[in-house]
Amino acid sequence: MKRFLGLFCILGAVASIQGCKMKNAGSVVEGDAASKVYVAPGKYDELYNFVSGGFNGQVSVYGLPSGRLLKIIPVFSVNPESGYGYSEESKPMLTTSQGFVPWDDQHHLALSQTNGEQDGRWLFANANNSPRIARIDLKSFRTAEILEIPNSAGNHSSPFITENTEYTIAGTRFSVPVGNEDVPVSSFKDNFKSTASFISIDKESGRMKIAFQIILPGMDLDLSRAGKGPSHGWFFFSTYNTEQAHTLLEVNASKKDKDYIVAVNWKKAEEYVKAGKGKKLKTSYVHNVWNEETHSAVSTKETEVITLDPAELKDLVYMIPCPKSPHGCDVDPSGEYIVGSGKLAALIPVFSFSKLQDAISKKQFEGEYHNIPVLDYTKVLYGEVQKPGLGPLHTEFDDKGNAYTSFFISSEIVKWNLKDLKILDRVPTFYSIGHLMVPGGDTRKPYGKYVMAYNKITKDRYLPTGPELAQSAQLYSIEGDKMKLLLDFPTVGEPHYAQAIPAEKVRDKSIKIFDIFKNKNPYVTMGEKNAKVTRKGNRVDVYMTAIRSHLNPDNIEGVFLGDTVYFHVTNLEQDWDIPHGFAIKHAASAELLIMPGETATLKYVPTRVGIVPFYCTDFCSALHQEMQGYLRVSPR
Ligand code: CUK
Ligand code: CUA
Repeated sequence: MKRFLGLFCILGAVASIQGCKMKNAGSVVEGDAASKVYVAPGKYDELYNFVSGGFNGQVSVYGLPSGRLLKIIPVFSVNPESGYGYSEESKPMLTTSQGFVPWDDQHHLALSQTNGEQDGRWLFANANNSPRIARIDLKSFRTAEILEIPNSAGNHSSPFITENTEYTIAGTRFSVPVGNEDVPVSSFKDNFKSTASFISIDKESGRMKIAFQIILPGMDLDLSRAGKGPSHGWFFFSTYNTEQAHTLLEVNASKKDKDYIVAVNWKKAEEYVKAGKGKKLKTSYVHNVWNEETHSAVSTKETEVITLDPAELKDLVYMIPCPKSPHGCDVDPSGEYIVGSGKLAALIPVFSFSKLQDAISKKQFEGEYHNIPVLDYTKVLYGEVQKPGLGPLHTEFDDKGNAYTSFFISSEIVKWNLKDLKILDRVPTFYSIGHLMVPGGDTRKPYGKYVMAYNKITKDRYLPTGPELAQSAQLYSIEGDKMKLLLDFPTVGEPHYAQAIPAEKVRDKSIKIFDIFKNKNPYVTMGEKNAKVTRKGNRVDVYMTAIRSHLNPDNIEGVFLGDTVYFHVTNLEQDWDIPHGFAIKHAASAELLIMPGETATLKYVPTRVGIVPFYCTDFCSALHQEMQGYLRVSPR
């Protein structure tokens, strides 16, 4: 039976692709689409679109509606282009408790909010592989902080946030033992746990801190959303594998008719922590913070977290039954409706927060899951969207009371109404959509106007590029009753979730230069007259300046095989968009790309005797080619 189901899914996916191709041959784009996405040369886009990079580990920034790629922000992966993870200053950003980790898998993004509205201050990003959360500062479009999450694995259910950015969240997708790790895999049921980590965010600085971890039974927390408005104070997590399978999950984690949405009362958790009901657990994780004054990152080791046990502490966690291996778990703008999307379900359940409150007060439970009360499905259900499509994944909302759900298998977006749960419209996506996104569609105030599809498969959409093709994003208008495809464009990496924000909320705060007089990097060179070379044992420090169009010093001698050379390059420019680069022949590192007013350091270990050229890599002036020099390496 299960095998049959798997086959059905595959057939369904193939059929949908074929079906969509046929639709593709027709006129899915109507006449005025081009004018709706045309942004004239020299004009700005209406929205910033931040798109997760999936297995490239970065975040890309597009303008909407044009789909123009504006920037790639290095977050969890080294980026040779900017020296991220290569410069001495940035290396600590990618440090974990287990050493330097140069890559990750980045799935979800969350913009900071004030009163449930996007405020344009920060963007949070999760790392799925080595559990971490990053905070990107939208003044500089740089990663400002990375916090490692201990007692977790597969940090997928992350980094969704509460409506005043009180907390960002991390939820375990691959349950793991907490504490003693050396146990048989077959002891999953006894030893494996999932954790929901609540990470508090400082109102002023944005600094993250693990406030507490709720230790849940072993199951796979997949996605999550904070409550808002009336449900502010709650967090909802979808789970699959409440079967607690540890092998062949495809079959063994799809057995039960229903898994759960885990409803966590985090206000209650705060009370328990305040009352000293939390337990201190020894662990180890690191916290990496970029310092804007020294232009360098500092990595700090942490050794303890506060944990809460919901089997002991009552009124903290409740399970809502949800058919069938739910993936998305989304809360509507009013905060009343919680939408679960069972990947293998033929309907979409919509739960009511007020009914949930009621059912809890009346103790309408249908059982327990590892000592956590399971609510009666029928008592918390608002209603079900019937026959919506195949393989529902995620839901976003507009400003008019409508919901939009993505369907992977039937490859479409389905629009339905929250009040009567009636289907209003459906459009094909090309092909097999994962996440979708309405600008502000996860907040209390959706911007509406567009829905974006982020697709897993492109097949015949673009020119062939060998066996692997780009993934794609598609822009649909939702201004009228019917959704209209306006544009599609390839993405960098595999997009999962994305965020979009009206440009004016970010644009005018953007930093143009770093003030060189505020540069507190210990290796800054203030003015060319201070350029110098110093030696301490085998360590050589080059205090170098870069300004159009020379590097100073540009002839360096007195370096010997066996030395380690640190090039500290200060960009003396105070002009917008004039970085200088720095590269040296055969360096085992990448280049540096130094912003105006900034200092960055490249470590270089000579491998042979001889003359080694170095140069500026960024075409910065008419005499950029002249921006070069020589290092002489002599035998010791
Ligand atoms: S997941 Cu990618 S399509 Cu990692 Cu949010 Cu649903
Ligand atoms: Cu500086 Cu090219």
